[in-house]
Amino acid sequence: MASLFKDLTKLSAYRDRRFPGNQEEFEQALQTSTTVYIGNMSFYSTEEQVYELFSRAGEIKKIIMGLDKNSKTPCGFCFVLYYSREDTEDAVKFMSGTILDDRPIRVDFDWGFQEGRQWGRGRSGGQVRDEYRTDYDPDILLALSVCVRSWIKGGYGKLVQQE
Ligand code: GTA
Repeated sequence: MASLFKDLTKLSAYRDRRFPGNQEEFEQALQTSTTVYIGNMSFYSTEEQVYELFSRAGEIKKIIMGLDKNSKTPCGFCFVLYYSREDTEDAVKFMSGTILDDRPIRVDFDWGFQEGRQWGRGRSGGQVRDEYRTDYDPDILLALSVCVRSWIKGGYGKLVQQE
């Protein structure tokens, strides 16, 4: 089947500054990769929900949840790896803007998952974009309030409190 994306130079507006190659190699990887990046996710969406939604585009090989590098908890993005390029293109074409846990998710072509890419790169541990956010995001506020409440109660988390 012919590619759904006629203009391959505009596959993604995102440029990964840690991609180990030049612009031409980056674009080549985007054109052949079977990985998609999902952004603008709720911190509370699960791998099972991602599987349920994205398997509508095709058979999934693997899902890697994006994690805050300090707390090791989901921080609003993930990678979905498909077996076929056609399914990858379908995911970008048909899933972008889908509402998942009340948020319109963003689905982007990705150059390919490598160990380490699952971690948020922001200074606080989460995604870089959340450090520039000026709008109100209930997910981030809720995550913060859970941290503050736990700290006020003694700060040692559930395990110690149960002892
Ligand atoms: N395929 O759109 C994407 C995408 N994003 C946003 C992140 N990843 C993506 N992959 C695809 N498409 O593996 C991947 C990354 C990494 C993981 C986590 O998700 O490749 P991150 O979001 O924490 O960090 O990545 P990333 O992607 O390196 O940050 P970003 O958004 O490109 O920012 C790069 C630079 O721009 C930063 O140095 C920052 O100083 C600056 N910047 C970013 N946002 C703003 C802003 N709103 N205002 C001013 N400067 C900004």
